[in-house]
Amino acid sequence: MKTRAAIAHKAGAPLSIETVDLEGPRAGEVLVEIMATGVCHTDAFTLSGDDPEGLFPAILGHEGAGIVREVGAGVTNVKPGDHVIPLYTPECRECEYCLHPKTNLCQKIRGTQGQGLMPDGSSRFSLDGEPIFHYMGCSTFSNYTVMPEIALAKIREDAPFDKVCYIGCGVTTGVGAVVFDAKVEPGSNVVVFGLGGIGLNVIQAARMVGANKIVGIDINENKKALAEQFGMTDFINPTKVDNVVEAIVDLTKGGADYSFECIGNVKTMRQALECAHKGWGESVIIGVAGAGQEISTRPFQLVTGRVWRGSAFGGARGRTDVPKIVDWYMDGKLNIDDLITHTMGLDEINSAFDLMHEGKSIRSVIEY
Ligand code: NAD
Ligand code: DAO
Ligand code: ZN
Ligand code: ZN
Repeated sequence: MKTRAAIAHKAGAPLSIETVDLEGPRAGEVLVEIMATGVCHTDAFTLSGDDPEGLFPAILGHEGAGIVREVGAGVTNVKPGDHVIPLYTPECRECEYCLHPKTNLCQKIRGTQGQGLMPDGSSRFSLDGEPIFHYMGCSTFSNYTVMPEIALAKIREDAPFDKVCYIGCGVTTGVGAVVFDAKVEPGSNVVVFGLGGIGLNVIQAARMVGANKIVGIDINENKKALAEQFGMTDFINPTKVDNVVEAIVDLTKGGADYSFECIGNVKTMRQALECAHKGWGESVIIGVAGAGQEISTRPFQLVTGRVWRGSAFGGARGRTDVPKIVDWYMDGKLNIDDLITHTMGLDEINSAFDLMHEGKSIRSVIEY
């Protein structure tokens, strides 16, 4: 079939909206009509050329929602008409990782997904007979895409695509880090570095689980009002205090029970670790630092009880947990609507990247 898609022909160039060829689903695969997709920093990172694993030409996008239109041989988990969210972290429920209680990093199709290919080692997308790479196993910047069935979360049919697409990455990453990975307890003092599309979801999840102080840290004062609306109780602009770690320790009377780094900066990762409470404070790295960067601290910070850990896709097991997060949104426990600051058609997708780089959007959503 033919489908409209935004193609990343090469690093650093704008996406090109074209009609591409899409082969139908093979065994274990599913054709999905993408109804809406968010535009995330990771798409921009890959498009910029800074992603050492970036492949071109590719169809980017990994934060979508859509409808199953056709299934390949042997598919049992979804059927045509089902509403789904594509998962860049799949859940096969049978690999060593899926069977381990401490991780969500299913490895069943990791090798081929990282090579921009379907699990059988080939691409379903092509243009003028030349293959185009898939991206993060999703390629939601195409109106139709082909996904492995283990990488689709079936969701309720009354959930609006233009909102729940954000659960495909940003919402789950922030909310899941609090709920599934850190398992923040009621009454905890939580510190959030970076009040963007991820940090605001950490904040609203901290409020949802009953955190006490929720301290936001950002160099951009304009982030304060929205963060307060989402549950932030205190704000610190690091450029306006002598020492941000000391300011946090003073404010929380000893340090954070949990801190979350949602920037991707190795300096703020160190601050997030060092503002954690002596004896028990846990610091969770969510931000993705540039290629080759390294974190550091004095080992005595860990000897004296602080814990440093990371979180990918919020620790969520996608097929199991994403439908729950959709329910939390539909039940009014999570606010997604106010984080979607811009919506546009596929033809305007390059302006979504501009808005992101200018710091003017929290999330832009493309509606097909
Ligand atoms: P964003 O740009 O919307 O937000 C970042 C915020 O950090 C901004 O508000 C900015 O003003 C602030 N900031 C920048 N430098 C700062 C500094 N030195 N001190 C304090 N504040 C500072 O980004 P986002 O969409 O929220 O993404 C955050 C990070 O999460 C990115 O690195 C992204 O790649 C990563 N991410 C991780 C996962 C995962 O599974 N671990 C998933 C998605 C995104
Ligand atoms: O299993 O080795 C692996 C890869 C897991 C990928 C997890 C993604 C982490 C965050 C990247 C940003 C996503 C938008
Ligand atoms: Zn993302
Ligand atoms: Zn698995």
